[in-house]
Amino acid sequence: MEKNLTSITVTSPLLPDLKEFEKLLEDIWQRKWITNNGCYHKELEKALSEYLCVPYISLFTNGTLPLITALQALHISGEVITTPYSFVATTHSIWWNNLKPVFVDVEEETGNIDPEKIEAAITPHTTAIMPVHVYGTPCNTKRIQEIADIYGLKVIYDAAHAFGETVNGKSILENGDMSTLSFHATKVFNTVEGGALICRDEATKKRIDYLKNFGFADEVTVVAPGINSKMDEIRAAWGLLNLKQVDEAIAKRKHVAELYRSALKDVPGIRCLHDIAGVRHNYSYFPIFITEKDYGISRDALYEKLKESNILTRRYFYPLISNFPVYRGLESANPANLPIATKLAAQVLCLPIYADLLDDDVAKILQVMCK
Ligand code: T4K
Repeated sequence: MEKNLTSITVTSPLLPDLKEFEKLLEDIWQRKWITNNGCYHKELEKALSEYLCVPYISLFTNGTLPLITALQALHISGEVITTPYSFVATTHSIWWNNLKPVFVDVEEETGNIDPEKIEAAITPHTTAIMPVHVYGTPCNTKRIQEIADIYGLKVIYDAAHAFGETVNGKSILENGDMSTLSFHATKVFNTVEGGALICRDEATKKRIDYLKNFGFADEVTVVAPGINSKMDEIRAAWGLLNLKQVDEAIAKRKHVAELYRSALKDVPGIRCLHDIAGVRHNYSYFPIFITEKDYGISRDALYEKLKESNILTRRYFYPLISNFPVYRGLESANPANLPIATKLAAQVLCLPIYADLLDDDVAKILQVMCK
């Protein structure tokens, strides 16, 4: 939905300096090398590998294709355990590989897959777990890995919301067998559209790079039925410029989160997420959870009330993925199997948060919410 210029939207993209971008465009014009592993692509891969502290990262054209490719690269078959409380792309990637998604309920406190409920969903056909660090809150990676090790399962983290996050000084992307990122316009770091797949070793990265280029290993050798998911030079150049300003953007987002948290802390019926000790958060989203009987009005009523004031919040993630027609016939999609996810989807509202959001705008949002 395109926004009206006077409205406050749930997010707004981080844009590179236009003059700097023009300089890089001129260079690209000179080179006439505009895609297929060009110099800006190589430079961005290297810069992200350093910034994110991950040795093996492959750029992609969006955040959905790395999920699809991770399942391919790890030869996943049968059933994949996942969360219903995410953006549809997570489950769609399983479907696109002709695999069966098996939904497991989430933790009330974080919205992440509940490790204690994973074992009951494992069958002889289960080969992988695909958790999501939803809103950037880290999953219980230790417990998930213990279960994966016992049952011999692969773990692919959808880390679309977790760009730049660390836990006790280590990149969140080091968990599991692979992690994916989205660099969509609405994300903390964007390349307009874009994404990445992070793996653990050089041989796997090489294979991923074949897979994202139709399976070509050289001019005449195709080693797998790959796809085309290469990032072009223009977006890679955009990404290099945005990377320079991402720390400042995260600091500004933190400021917005602090304003919300301090104003909402004593409002009955509103629950916010809080920072976790040892985690470098990126403040990618600001979800609140409304309990109608204490707050006075429902989540949907608040959504409408804010909209009347031109404040466009979003109900990420409602409806649950498991409620969409393509998935709701699955046994694991039964709402009785997913009581916490069902509750969170009915309560959640994501408030506007982005680097350039003005204090005055936050005050306006809070005024509507607290009157
Ligand atoms: N896994 C997870 C957990 C994800 O959240 C996502 C994507 C993926 C995987 C897949 O990654 P990608 O393949 O998308 O890279 C958005 C995004 O399109 C999507 O990337 C994101 N998650 C999802 C949570 O949100 P919409 O349909 O809500 O976006 P839209 O167009 O309504 O934009 C939201 C607001 O952002 C607008 O009201 C205004 C603002 N906006 C948006 C755009 C595109 C701008 O100001 N400028 C813009 O150019 O899906």
